[in-house]
Amino acid sequence: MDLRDKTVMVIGSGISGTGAIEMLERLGADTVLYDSNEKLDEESIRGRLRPDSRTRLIFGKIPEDVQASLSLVILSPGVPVDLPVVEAVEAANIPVWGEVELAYQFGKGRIAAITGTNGKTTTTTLVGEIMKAAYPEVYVVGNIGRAYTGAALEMTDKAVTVAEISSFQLETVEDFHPQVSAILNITPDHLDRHHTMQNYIDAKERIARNQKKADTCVLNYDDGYTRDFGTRTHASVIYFSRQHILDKGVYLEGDTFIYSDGSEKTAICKIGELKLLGAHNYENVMAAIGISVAMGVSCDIIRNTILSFTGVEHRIEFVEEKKGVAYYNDSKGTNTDAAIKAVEAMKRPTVLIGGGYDKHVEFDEWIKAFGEKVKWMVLIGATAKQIARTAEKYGFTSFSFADTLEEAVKACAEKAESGDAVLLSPACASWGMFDNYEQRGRLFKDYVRALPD
Ligand code: UMA
Repeated sequence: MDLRDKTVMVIGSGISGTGAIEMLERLGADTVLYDSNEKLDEESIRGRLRPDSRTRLIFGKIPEDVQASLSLVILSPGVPVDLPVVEAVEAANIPVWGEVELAYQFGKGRIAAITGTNGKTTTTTLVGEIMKAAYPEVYVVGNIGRAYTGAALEMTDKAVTVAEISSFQLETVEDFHPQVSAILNITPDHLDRHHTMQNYIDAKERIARNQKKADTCVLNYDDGYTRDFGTRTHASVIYFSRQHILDKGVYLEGDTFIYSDGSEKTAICKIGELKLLGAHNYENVMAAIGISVAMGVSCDIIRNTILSFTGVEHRIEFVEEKKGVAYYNDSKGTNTDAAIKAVEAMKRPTVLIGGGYDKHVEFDEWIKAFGEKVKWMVLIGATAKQIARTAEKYGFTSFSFADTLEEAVKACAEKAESGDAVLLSPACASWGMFDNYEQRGRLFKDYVRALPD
């Protein structure tokens, strides 16, 4: 599509929206940046655009003459597709793409795209490191925090893009066609946005919708949804499994990660050689092996990179020890499944900080996973009362409430004794109290460091 002199409206003025505007301006489009939040400060948004940007900023309501002039609308991932503004432009037959689709249309080279409820960021980061060790031109983009549109116009035909793609982003892809895709797992999340579990699953499966036999889809054999998808996708499948020995795929044999191409088996490395904490990371490592093999990387490079990989910020990240108490930042534990994995990874009696934005999900499985390990919980945010009620249902009454994260950290420091762990793993998104999980995690680390030694 030639976008020169076409009027394109981008909805949402965050990372994706400002990335899309910059790309569209470089393509010669006439751009409008719309945000439904009327309280936003124009100056701060301008500050995030190029100084010579001529984009028109609109907040609140879209004037009719603007809507009549549009050739294309680009959605940020946080903008629901059933928003009245979006439905109105669709009714007027104006094409609506997601920010990922826009980047894909103008990007070049090969793509490995990774989705799943949990493990996306760790797997994407690890695959990114492996690709950087093997190829000269690598871009790590998407839900991980860097707008795909910010990289697309830099790419040459030799580019390798490693993209973390959320269900929000997948709802609005059309032609997006990765050579290698991966769905790591699917458990309930974001049901406030997708309304039903089936819609959420359908969104995730869109990652492989344009793939053919020559492409590869890497799937978790131990997850019922993704195992089943392997029988329906048109792509060639590489399964990974912690629980089964596979004829072909990536699996654990004893404590060794094995890749089998169907005839030959290669031992990649052993569990004890990993620097990553937590058994859930075995799956991320196996997925990364499957994706990297499918991208043509040698097992030697894969092995060496895995062995030096230490993990990502905000994901069961060790912060500091204070008075014999180890503090861990798992701000990325934004759903119950991720939060369960963090509790399971703790080796000490744990004081937990939970609660946050309400995504209309249940907390039963998370509370059940506490066992003897969680000795106290401090609750914050919109879901605090709901979590407390669920905890009481299972006889867990060792909790208190805090109004702020800072107060919660202080309460934890009082409850924890030498030899314990304090874990921020809220099982909820950060919105409502924080801009994003990164801000929540960074503030947690600041408050921990400010505690007396
Ligand atoms: N907005 C509207 N109307 C709406 C909703 C939002 O105008 O109905 C505006 C907001 O006022 C705000 C802007 O849109 O100004 C924010 O856009 P956004 O929510 O899409 O956020 P971005 O800053 O563009 O960040 C997005 C992803 N955010 C979401 O999907 C919510 C980031 O993922 C991603 O890193 C970034 O694009 C780059 O690709 C974050 C995330 O929380 C990490 N993702 C969810 C998750 O991982 O669970 C899916």
